Amino acid sequence: MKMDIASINALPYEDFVNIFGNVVEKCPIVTAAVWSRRPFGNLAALEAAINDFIDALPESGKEGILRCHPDLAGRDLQSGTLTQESREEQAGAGMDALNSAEASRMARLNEEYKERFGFPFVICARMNDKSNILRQLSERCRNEREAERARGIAEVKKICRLRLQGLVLTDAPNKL
Ligand code: 2AL
Repeated sequence: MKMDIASINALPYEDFVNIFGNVVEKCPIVTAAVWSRRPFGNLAALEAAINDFIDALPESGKEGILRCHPDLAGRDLQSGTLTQESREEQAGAGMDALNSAEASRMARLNEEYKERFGFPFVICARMNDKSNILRQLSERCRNEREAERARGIAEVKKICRLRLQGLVLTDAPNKL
């Protein structure tokens, strides 16, 4: 059930982290840190506080956030150990229904990317489809490390925005 911003602002940190702890994949420390910035005027303010925290991290911290993300169509998907959010996002982009040629291409490119950069390829799956994801993965393998770190973090923020939108009521309540 989505919550309104006043109810969110009233949450003790334990509940806040339980509810919002995975808006950045497997990085509840981001949510736990941002609790101190209450009260939030609206969803955009909550999102901005999260983005500010991420932007203030050293480059090693940003890479750490990327490394918390599961590969697309990777080991966690195969073994059923994805987070619920990630599972839904990956299924929506068809990552759980690749044919064998696509699956081996995806696995090869994911490994190539990780070998080159030391962190995984991250893209907002809900804003892309299967062919788009494969194309971008192969294109982004050719980028420089710094550009990819920034691009990956930009994708993390898009994923975060969509996850937040699934948890926070954005419309004003209908009062007559
Ligand atoms: C993911 C994920 O789990 N959800 C999403 O949108 N992208 N992972 C990834 N490596 O890009």
